[in-house]
Amino acid sequence: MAYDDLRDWIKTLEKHGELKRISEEVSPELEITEITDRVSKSGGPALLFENIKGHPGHKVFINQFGSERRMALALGVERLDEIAERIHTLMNLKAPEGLLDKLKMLPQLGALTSAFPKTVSAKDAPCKERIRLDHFDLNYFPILKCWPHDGGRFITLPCVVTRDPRSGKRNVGMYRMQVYDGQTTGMHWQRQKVAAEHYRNALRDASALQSTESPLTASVAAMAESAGGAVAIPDGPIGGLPQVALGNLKGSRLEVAVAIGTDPATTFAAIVPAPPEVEEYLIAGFLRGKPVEIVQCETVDLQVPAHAEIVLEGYVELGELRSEGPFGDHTGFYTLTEDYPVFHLTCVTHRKNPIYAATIVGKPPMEDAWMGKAVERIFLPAMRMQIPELVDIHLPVEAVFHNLMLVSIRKSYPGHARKVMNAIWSLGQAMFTKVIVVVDEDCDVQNIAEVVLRVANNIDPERDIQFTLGPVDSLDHSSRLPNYGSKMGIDATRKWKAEGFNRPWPAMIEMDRTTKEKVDALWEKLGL
Ligand SMILES: Cc1cc2nc3c(=O)[nH]c(=O)nc-3n(C[C@H](O)[C@H](O)[C@H](O)COP(=O)(O)O)c2cc1C
Ligand SMILES: [Mn+2]
Repeated sequence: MAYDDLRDWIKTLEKHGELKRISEEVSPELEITEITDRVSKSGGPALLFENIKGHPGHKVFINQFGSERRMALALGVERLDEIAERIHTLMNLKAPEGLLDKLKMLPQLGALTSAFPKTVSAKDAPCKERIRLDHFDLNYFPILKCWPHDGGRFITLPCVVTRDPRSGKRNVGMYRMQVYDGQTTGMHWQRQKVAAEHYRNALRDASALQSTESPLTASVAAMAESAGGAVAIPDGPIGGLPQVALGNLKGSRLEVAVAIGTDPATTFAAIVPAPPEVEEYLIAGFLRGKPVEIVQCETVDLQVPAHAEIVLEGYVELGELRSEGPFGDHTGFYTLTEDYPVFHLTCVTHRKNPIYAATIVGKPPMEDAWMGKAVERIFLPAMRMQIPELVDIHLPVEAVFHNLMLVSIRKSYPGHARKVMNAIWSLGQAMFTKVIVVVDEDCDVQNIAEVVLRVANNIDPERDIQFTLGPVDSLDHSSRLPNYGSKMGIDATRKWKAEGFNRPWPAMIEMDRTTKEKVDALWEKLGL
């Protein structure tokens, strides 16, 4: 099921009784947060605020993914596991052995063709209904101030499009944007994210280009060269160049386009932790079963979803950084200020009467809990490609996802649980997992009580806990250093002789089948 655009999606939500329109006047500063927070904590509907203080005629759409049912509806399935099954089938494609086999493959090949985005002309792109080139003021839109100590208003649901200056590959990632003034915002791509690498590549290219002109940047370029031109650029505020060299890069830019208010599959694709090689438009097309229609921007060489409500075009100037935050984050704490690149607006295009799409993050569970749940379900088959012994995973919402991953495995050799921990710590954004708990396959990791029972009973802490060091999430406020700290794995599997465990391991208590069936038959009569 593919929604044409945000409006089609809103209509569907309304038809399913999953949307509430709010005509009472509310402020985009804090009030929308408080209302949405209460609604998301009680499993309530998506909200369309139609009377925004200071923004007559504007609408704010929020909490669109805020329940398991809406998340599934957004991706056009009954259960999120259906998508995992589709991906699984696709990954298991075998070369066909006859005509019948070939015919059976057609739907899967169809799913692949529909993944490729389709370029449409500006006249077929609703996002171009209004084109505003001159000194447009971002404050025209009802952008939210989310929490009391936030540094300002933040665009919270932006699909940020960039292109790798080296490979030419596009990326769409969701990175929040703090509004500094009418024409500039922060660009909060964390250093391990794909757009941050595009930015670093632009820096590498620019400093290499300028190396003949400036002795300072020449030394930086030389450092990069000495490591095969790869990553020997010393640490800077975004894992980029040292501050001294940055001044010489004035005028060099990385183009950026931002789509706000896209169809739900496209919005969701922007948060999926896919490998950098996989473009999000492909993921969205695959999820919707229909190509994403994209259109060329007016002032930058990038393409955005043609049906977006709002498109911001512009650039970040290489080397320019500005303090970003604080921001009440999805950890339940404020993220403190840190330097990030600055986005400069060159053009805004939007639909007539644009609907401003937003989300609120804060103490879980909030809307992003369900987005995270969908990522967990959809990514399991992809993780199994790397770690085939994985039975199931669970990232409890209360632990804010990457802080805790419960994993069940088919244990087959000594040390297997530790192998799995290390594999997870090396897998894309799963590197951020602070605590991994590994249990045997007969433990249902979706059942937290069962996991706690196993962990508490099965571990000899000194023996079964493994610490390691490595990159941690930029939002972690407790690590010894920003972005770098320790992680812990707990091996709560049954211990084997081959692992040096020489005592007998007791069986878990379970009633036998015959007795259970007998009691089942008796149950009504017992009147219990
Ligand atoms: C509501 C929401 C806000 C997010 N904000 C940020 C952010 O400000 N910075 C960031 O680096 N990641 C943020 N993320 C996570 C990224 O979107 C996610 O890591 C995504 O996979 C990044 O895309 P990439 O792999 O193409 O870089 C956010 C996710 C959600 C759901
Ligand atoms: Mn990406």
